[in-house]
Amino acid sequence: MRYGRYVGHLHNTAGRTLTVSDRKTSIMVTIDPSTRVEYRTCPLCEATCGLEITINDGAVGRIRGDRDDVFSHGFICPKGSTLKQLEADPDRLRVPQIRNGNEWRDATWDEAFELIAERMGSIIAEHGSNAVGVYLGNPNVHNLSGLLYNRVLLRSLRTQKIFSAATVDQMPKHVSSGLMFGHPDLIPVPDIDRTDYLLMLGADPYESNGSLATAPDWPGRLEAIKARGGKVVVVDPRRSKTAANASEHLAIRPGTDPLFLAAIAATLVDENLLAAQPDHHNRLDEAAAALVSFTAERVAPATGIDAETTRRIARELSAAESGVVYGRIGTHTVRHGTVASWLVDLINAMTGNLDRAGGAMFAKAAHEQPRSKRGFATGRWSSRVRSAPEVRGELPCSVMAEEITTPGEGQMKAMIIVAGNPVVSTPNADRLDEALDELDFMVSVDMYRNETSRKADVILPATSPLQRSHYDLAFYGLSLRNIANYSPAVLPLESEMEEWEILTKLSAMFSGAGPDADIAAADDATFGTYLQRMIDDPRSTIHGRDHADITSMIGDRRGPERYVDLLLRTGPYGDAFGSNPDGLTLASLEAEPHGIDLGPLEPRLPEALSTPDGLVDLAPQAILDDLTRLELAADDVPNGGYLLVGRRQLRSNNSWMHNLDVLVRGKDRCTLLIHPDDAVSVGVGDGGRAEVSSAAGKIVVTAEVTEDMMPGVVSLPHGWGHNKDGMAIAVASGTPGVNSNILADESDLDPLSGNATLNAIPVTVAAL
Ligand SMILES: Nc1nc2c(c(=O)[nH]1)N[C@H]1C(S)=C(S)[C@@H](COP(=O)(O)OP(=O)(O)OC[C@H]3O[C@@H](n4cnc5c(=O)[nH]c(N)nc54)[C@H](O)[C@@H]3O)O[C@H]1N2
Ligand SMILES: Nc1nc2c(c(=O)[nH]1)N[C@H]1C(S)=C(S)[C@@H](COP(=O)(O)OP(=O)(O)OC[C@H]3O[C@@H](n4cnc5c(=O)[nH]c(N)nc54)[C@H](O)[C@@H]3O)O[C@H]1N2
Ligand code: SF4
Ligand SMILES: [Mo]
Repeated sequence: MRYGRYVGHLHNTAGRTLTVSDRKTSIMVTIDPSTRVEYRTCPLCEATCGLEITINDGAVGRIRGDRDDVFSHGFICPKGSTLKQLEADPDRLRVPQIRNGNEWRDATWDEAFELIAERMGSIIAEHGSNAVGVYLGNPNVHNLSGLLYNRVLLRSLRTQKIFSAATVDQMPKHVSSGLMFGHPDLIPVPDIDRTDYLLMLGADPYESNGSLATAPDWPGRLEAIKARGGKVVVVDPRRSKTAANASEHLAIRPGTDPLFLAAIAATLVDENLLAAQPDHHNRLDEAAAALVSFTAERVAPATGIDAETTRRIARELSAAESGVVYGRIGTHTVRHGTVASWLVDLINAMTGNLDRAGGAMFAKAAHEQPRSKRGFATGRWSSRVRSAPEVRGELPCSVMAEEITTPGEGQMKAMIIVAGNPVVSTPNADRLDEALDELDFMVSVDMYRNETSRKADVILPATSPLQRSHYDLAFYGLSLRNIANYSPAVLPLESEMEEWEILTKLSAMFSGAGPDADIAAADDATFGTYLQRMIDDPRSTIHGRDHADITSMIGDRRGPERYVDLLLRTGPYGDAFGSNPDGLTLASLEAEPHGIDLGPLEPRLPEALSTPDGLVDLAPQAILDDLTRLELAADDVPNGGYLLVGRRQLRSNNSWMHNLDVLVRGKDRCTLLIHPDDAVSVGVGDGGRAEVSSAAGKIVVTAEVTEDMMPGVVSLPHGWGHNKDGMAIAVASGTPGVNSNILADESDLDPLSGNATLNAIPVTVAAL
């Protein structure tokens, strides 16, 4: 018997004596009362790995992969175990901070809320609600509080100045999905566990562990495709680790993926390779007609991929038993991101791979709720200064700085930033950094005083991940298997406050309740309204049920747990509060600390569609209209300049985990990758200093000369540049790197989604 294997089952047994046996032996063990083992889904990236956390005397002992986790089976990356160091980081904020000039002091929660109530109250009274901007950063989507309570905060503020990391990330995918499938969250994922052929563009899951396609151990899953005789083709201007491990790597000129994809679609049409289409696929002919001019021969000079290769890939995709195209950051954070996103799903449809095993499929999350069939529209309002349209209720974060600095009606005077570091993560970072100084008041809800929160007047500390419960409301809807896993909080709160309580308090204050607002009462009221809306909804499994009855069945749960229980029980596998007695509840997940596997993805169309006509629109008009811009790009061939792209690194997590020594020690990783021929023409050697300039700004960085780069392309990771005054992140400041977003031009957007252009940025490179 291996003790290590069995410790996994000794859950909540501290202090008790147990008999543990296998077929041969039986032993008595007394569990050390000061030691316990907890299971927790890692909230750091989208892969949702299970962690096994040993707690000794109330402190984190060891963190390793949970071998019994139904999805990750023990896999973790080097970041998973660093929740231990994050917990212990002395720079992690534990009490509210108030700034007076350049001085910061600890404050009580009451003081902090009183100051916010007073200052925000007068700003809203004087300038109206649109004078308040909100930026929601990435960790919100890994946090039940953010996922369930930011909407409560936003509703109380009634501002149109809402921004998030989505417009430096995946917004193009939301738009193409909204236009094609009727709902921006109805995003198909590549069924890599069953596919025979994966064409992957602009993603590097060996470093990122996958995105908009949730699964632990992407590297293992990619290797399994090859092991079963399938093929993995990676399209990337850099020979990334993912590309190096693929069956084939195609180096593409940055920003030209939509041309390459259009040429694949055109080849499928031209060579009569279209698969038979189901009845619910609409307007394939219109899509085909709009793309025929983008022949492989025509786009080759722009993409750098020769026509014969493009045609061969189209043929291979169409011939594969099952095949799937998947595009991520490198296809989204570019000028034609929405067109590229649409082409990915269009090609999946053209080859008969949309909504079938081994193709692109839709997850069915345990908490999923019926979606409206109203369809999708953007532009319900626009930004004030440059009239950028609203998309999915928000404005592009590229307009934040100008909305602060341009005077006039509706000028932003205050900001609330929750779990975001836009001074590092968004375009023209230096301009935003300066613009934030012009605000009358700023609040950050954050774990650190870093590049962005140092500009706040008040920082409200978030809990550490281990101090809160977890269920992946965002990522089970994008999962490669249907999984449900709930983890209770591992460690108690000390001086922190639950983040959902912070957000509820702010919301109650902005609704006029004052700094003494009763959080529990406000939460009861919001939940009651939410539940009643469900009861009133004819599509809900609890339509017409008794409000008090449901409330009493939920019992004592409060905060996020109350919502999670409601969502699970009314979801597709739920107990529907008694109508389906064997169905899921939060209690049934609590009884399964390693999670529940609800099976592989299954076809869901047309039932899951949210379009008013119940059909997939393969040729949305807004996208066809945007092809005129792509026409221009087709004729834009290399002119001798350089294009800058980004990259992720296994031991980084966007901008905020560089304060953990275990993740940053070793050689400088914030380097400019450059091809040897380019290094010669620039006159910079390996380890030499290079100056990189763009329309937005200029940086100096160490060059790393490598054959991995496509000539004419240079690569810099994002999330660095921890060299600002007034921060309290000592470790990160010791290995600062440079901020690549100083070079990103905030005027360069994908017009359909408002997404920033963070890849394929024209730059000049010179030796220093
Ligand atoms: N050039 C370039 N820029 C990029 C990208 C790129 O590829 N290239 N990628 C973009 C992408 S995909 C993303 S998602 C964005 C990320 O952009 P942001 O979300 O703005 O930045 P993060 O680095 O994730 O910073 C998260 C902040 O939240 C804090 N934090 C962490 N956990 C919590 C928590 O639980 N609660 C609270 N309240 N705070 C917390 C951290 O201390 C940090 O300040 O960056 C984008 N920027
Ligand atoms: N270790 C780690 N993991 C993370 C994160 C992290 O910061 N660190 N961030 C998380 C977040 S928020 C996200 S959104 C995901 C993103 O996950 P991924 O989408 O996998 O993102 P990247 O690893 O940045 O890979 C993008 C790739 O696109 C390539 N590329 C750049 N421009 C182009 C182009 O024009 N065309 C093509 N075809 N390729 C291009 C780059 O060279 C790079 O290899 O990762 C998540 N996981
Ligand atoms: S891959 Fe992502 S979810 Fe898994 S351990 Fe690493 S950071 Fe956590
Ligand atoms: Mo992201």
